[in-house]
Amino acid sequence: MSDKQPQIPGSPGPVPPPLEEPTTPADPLPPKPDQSGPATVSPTGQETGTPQEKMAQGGKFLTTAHGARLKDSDHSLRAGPRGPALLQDHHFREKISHFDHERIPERVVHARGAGAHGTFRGYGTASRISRAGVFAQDKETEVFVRFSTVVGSRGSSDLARDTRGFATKFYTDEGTWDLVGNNIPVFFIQDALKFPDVVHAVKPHPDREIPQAQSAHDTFWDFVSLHTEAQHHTMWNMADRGIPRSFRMMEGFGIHTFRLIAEDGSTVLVKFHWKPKLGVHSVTWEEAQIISGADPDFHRRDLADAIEAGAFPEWELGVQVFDDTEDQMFAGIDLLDPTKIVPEELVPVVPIGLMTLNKNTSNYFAETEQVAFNPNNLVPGIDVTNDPLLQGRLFSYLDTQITRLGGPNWNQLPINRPHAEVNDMLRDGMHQTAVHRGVAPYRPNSLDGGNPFETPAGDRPFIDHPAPVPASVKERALPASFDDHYSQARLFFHSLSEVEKEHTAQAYTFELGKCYEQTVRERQLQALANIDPVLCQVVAEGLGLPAPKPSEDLTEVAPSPALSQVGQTWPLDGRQVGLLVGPEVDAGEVAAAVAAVDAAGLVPLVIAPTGGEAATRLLGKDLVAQRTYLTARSIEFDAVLVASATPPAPDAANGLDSKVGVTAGTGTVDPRVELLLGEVWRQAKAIGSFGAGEEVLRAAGYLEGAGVVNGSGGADAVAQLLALMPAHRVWERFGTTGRFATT
Ligand code: HDE
Repeated sequence: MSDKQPQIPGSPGPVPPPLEEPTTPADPLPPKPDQSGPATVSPTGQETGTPQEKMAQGGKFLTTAHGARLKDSDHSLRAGPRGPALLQDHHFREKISHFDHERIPERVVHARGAGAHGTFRGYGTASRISRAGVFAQDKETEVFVRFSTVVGSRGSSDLARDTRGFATKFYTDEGTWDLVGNNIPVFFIQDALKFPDVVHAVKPHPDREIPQAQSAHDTFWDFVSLHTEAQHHTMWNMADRGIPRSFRMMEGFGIHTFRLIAEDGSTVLVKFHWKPKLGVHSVTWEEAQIISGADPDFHRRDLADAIEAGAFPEWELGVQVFDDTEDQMFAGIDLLDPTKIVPEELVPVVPIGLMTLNKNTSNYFAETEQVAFNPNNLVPGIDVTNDPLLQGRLFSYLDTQITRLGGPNWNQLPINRPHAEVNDMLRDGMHQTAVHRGVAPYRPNSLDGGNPFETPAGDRPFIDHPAPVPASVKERALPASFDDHYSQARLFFHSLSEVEKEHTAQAYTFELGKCYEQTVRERQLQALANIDPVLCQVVAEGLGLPAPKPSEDLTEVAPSPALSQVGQTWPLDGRQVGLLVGPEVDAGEVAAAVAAVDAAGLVPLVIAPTGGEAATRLLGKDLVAQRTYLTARSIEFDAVLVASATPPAPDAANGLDSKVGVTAGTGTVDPRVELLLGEVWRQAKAIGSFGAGEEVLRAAGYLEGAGVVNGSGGADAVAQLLALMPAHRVWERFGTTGRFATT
């Protein structure tokens, strides 16, 4: 690739591979500059000083697992070239047996994830309310983050309509702190005992194992329409939050209320929020569906590409702070109820630190798959509350890792190792990798000199906060304050813009339309009637069913503008701009457009009729075509610029497969270009042109539309596009029906 054109993320190795298979023995290649492995601490959290490469396999030659060099790994040992295989083939048995056991059980939930390394820097603003060192001013702490979908299996699509996990491991020098949150601030259930129920309901039907990674099926809607505390969370899923544009553009929430403890022992209650620097953005449902076929790794790729390109994603961690009162309520909202938010307009989110993700993993399995989060991982100054959902999680995560990671020593896997010294007296077990010394792993002892000792108060031990437990009776019950299941779903819906309300109504109609049982639909319509009668009416019409009347009084709610994604502008780091070129393109103007996109911190992707040498003949040696008419799809572009005429390429009429022949074409525009522009138009993304590109937009019928610009040249057209993009979409292009204009 030319060094004039910005490097495009996604190259698979640190150096371009030779055409011929290499034959001269050489050491393994280094990782790429954007990659890192876990810190090289010992299984007991002590600095080893080992260079990262010494954690990986080394040497020039292929060996057995015990290090004997091998001559041949292509042929099994057999009794002659045509004879049977021999049991004594140690290499065959070792290689195949290891392969047979390469998979570990996937996570029961959150199986599909993507991870990255980074740092957290405290602002010092939380030091007044928490003694945790991680919050101290300018204190830098290494972190590992794993984003995930909840429902699908490990190989499912990134763009399922679903909640996203947002789990952060802070390797603090006072022990590991795991903030295991989601991108939605409320949860389906109030009591952990219901977790298997909601998960069994949303997972594929157990008879046919259909559908994969979706909530659009009977069992999910059966459950949430019966167990109506799930309605608030469900509303967020049906809104655009359920289909994020990028992990980099998601908020994160701790959901539960936590307790922070200051140096002087005083306490406050807090809710944690991650605020993305790039704002909160979503794709459209059409995009989500195309992505699930065209690029199911969309979010994973986006995260890795952004980090590789140096567009490091950032989030501010913030807290809403509440007095630690006896009733643990705020303005009538029960802080222990995980189905409720406290609107930011009532209690602002105070920023307490900045997280930057700056390294990709060097091995998915060792890092993203083996990372094990655990809400029990708390550090001095951060404690839990009695939220009944959180209380159950404190059991579950420890329990699940034992099965998933094959025993009790999962903390010793490199990615899970604390960066603080460990001296825990836990011994033995499967996969013990620490080599313990001494004879007395018990307390009290004298044989090991009394070690390990309990930590005196002055040496910063973790002390479970002695929170009073109100006099009570032993019973299976939740507080009466947990009974309101609808008002906050209503608050959320009323906080959305008109376009977002339309999307939400469509999502409900789509999902319920995929249910077979009419009773399930009718029951969910009743829940919607109790949330918002107009929403209920619109969805009922879409389903062809009568809209029920509310069965409960509708409470007045004050909308929270912070919950809408529309109406602000945001930075564009790492956004992708497609530059469509045809055979008569002015390469100089394309180069100017590419340079302008790159200079603004976005990723330019040139889309030519074909790649390779033919593209070089069009574009000159300083530009390459990263996409072709055949490989490009609307979903990977945040904006598209047409740089020339795009007449049908020679392969435009080949076969009926893929996008060729989908549309008849106007005769002057390649049908794949026409399809691309049509999708980009419907997805309300900015479109631009210069030169003969204008004719392409005219022929396709978009020239006069909202969010379409025409420049005098490449740089000017890019400048105009960049002015449109910070709003994320050309919102006015989405048709609204007026039905939600006054709700
Ligand atoms: Fe989880 N959850 N969860 N969860 N959860 C798991 O732990 C569980 C809940 C969340 O990237 C499991 O290691 C119960 C709320 C994330 O590795 C399991 C309950 C929130 C991840 C488990 C909840 C979450 C998990 C599966 C009800 C947001 C992925 C594998 C009380 C605050 C972490 C694993 C990763 C994973 C149990 C509810 C977030 C089975 C019992 C609420 C982000 O232990």
